[in-house]
Amino acid sequence: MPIVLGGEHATAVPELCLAEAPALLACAIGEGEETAVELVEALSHDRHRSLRDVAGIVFRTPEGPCRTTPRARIRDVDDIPPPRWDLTPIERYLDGGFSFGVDRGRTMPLLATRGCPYRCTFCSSPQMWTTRYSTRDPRLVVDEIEDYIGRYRATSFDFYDLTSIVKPDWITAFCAEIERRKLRITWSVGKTPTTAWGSRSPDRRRYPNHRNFLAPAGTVAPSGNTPPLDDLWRGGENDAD
Ligand code: B12
Ligand code: SF4
Repeated sequence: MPIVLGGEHATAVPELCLAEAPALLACAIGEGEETAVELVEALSHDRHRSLRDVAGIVFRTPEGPCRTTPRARIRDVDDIPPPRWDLTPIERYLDGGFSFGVDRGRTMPLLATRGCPYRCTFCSSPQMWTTRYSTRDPRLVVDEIEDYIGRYRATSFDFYDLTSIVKPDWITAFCAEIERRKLRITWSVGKTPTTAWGSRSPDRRRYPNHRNFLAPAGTVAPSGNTPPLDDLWRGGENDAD
């Protein structure tokens, strides 16, 4: 059974992963949706594709690790199909009170964005996703929330994004959509609301009272601290779209 590793760590140090884990055949670098399909094509019995032709991997060869051409980022994140939770034992997680932070009832994970426009000194995100930051249509995110309320009786939502509320326009549109549909839910993000209104954000002046709309839309009080950005900042490409 060929074993392929993906994610941040595999992307940051694939050669190290291959050296430390002899059972590993390859590491997937960056985004995985298209790589996974092509890997299956290359590793299935008929093998109508070679591993060398799969973009975005580092694979083991007798001569040493071989890195293929980088895989381009998926440009339209709204085109990525929704997660097939029906293929997982999701009820066990919902019943077990599994969540990212505080247990607020039946909690479903969500992703509203991909990537991060920043480049903090300690973080491998730029290698993983580049600095291209893409957001989903907020209405589609709220559609997904409504779907989970209907299908799984979900009452709370955890955002698994790297940086979900960098763009004030996006988060205000999202909050407005929750209010418009009168959804009585809670949701939490992995960063503090001040991330979106950080000291370097020109949008801060446009939205001085972010708590006025975040709280009514159901966001849970942030658990982290405002990051000391000046110490960690390496600058951003600012290619958020
Ligand atoms: C949820 C989460 C957790 C949860 C995981 C719970 C769970 N069961 O889901 C918890 C809280 C446990 C956790 C813990 C930690 N986490 Co964490 N976590 C995340 C978070 C927010 C979301 C992960 C996720 O679902 N991403 C969304 C999916 C779509 O992305 P993905 O997993 O990268 O997968 C894509 C590709 O990588 C690829 N891919 C992945 N696997 C595979 C496999 C194959 C075969 C292929 C082809 C492709 C592929 O395809 C996917 C789609 O494109 C990420 C931030 C982020 N948004 O990624 C941080 C993140 C991964 N965590 C991070 C860290 C640092 C940690 C901890 C080390 C923190 C600590 N000090 O304890 C621990 C490590 C735990 C461990 N043992 O590994 C860092 C990793 C940084 C790095 N360079 O390694 C991240 C990136 C956050 C950050 N920027 O700081 N984490
Ligand atoms: S804000 Fe900094 S630490 Fe967080 S994902 Fe972006 S670069 Fe990494």
